[in-house]
Amino acid sequence: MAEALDWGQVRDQVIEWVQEAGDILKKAVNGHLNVESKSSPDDLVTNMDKQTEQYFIDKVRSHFPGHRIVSEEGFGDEVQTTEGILWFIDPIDGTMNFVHQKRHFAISIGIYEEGVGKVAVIYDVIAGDIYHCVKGQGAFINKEKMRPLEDGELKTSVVAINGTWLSKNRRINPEIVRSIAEHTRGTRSYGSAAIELAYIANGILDGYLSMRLAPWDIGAGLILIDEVGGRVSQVDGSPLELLKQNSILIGKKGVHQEMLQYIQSGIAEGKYVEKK
Ligand code: 2AM
Ligand code: CA
Ligand code: CA
Ligand code: CA
Repeated sequence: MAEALDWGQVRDQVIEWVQEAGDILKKAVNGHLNVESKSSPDDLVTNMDKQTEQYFIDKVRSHFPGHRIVSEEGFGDEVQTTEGILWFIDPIDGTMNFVHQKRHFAISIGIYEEGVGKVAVIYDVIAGDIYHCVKGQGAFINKEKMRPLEDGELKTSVVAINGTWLSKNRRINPEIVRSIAEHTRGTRSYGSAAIELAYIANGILDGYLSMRLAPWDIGAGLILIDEVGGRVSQVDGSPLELLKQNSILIGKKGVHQEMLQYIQSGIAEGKYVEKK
């Protein structure tokens, strides 16, 4: 059997790497970017997404041979099972923000052993904030420990909602989203799932709804949220599947529960919700 890893050391190593890669992204963000579309005109990829992914893959392959990688831009492995050690790497989460806003993008890295989250690092590059944890040792923003999430209620909550519910590609009846939104204190949409999940963990957002996210979008964030006791499911309340696309409903206990009730009422009234 392989020697047990010191997850604290792995976390520190990953933090060094994201800082190094982040420095390059900070310089690149204001220069010329080579931007292409993938599945649709709003699904962007840049030379820096690819270069940054390649950077991390080279690091993982040389330092941790035998670990497998699930990553967005195609340089990782074909992974069908959660056996062994898996890295979920999103080199730039929020590529549209990277291209247009020049901020609110993140590097997201989550590491799982036999399907259990062990290490998470999310680097909000322009803000300079690193959200990180080792399972069982508490979650941190930079050097500051996050508090366990308290219970909450929707009427005093700020909830992030992925903006596609307003687009023609929406996967949920907008009436359902409106029924949630009008019972909140306010809604937000930041355009980076990794940052939105980090904000939930840090307690500065109370709930989050997104209709379709990939494993590399949520791999790290789910570990952080688990560490502080947030509630996580797909939008219909069913459990997430780590290696698949998922819809995502996350929040403080009561907030998650109330959002789920509005969705379930909508479904009972025949309004559509695509599960993933
Ligand atoms: P990305 O920037 O790494 O692609 C944007 O609302 C959020 O949804 C980002 O976290 C983005 O990640 C993610 N996302 C997932 N699938 C997407 C897609 N097909 N097109 C655009 N953004 C997507
Ligand atoms: Ca993308
Ligand atoms: Ca992403
Ligand atoms: Ca990405």
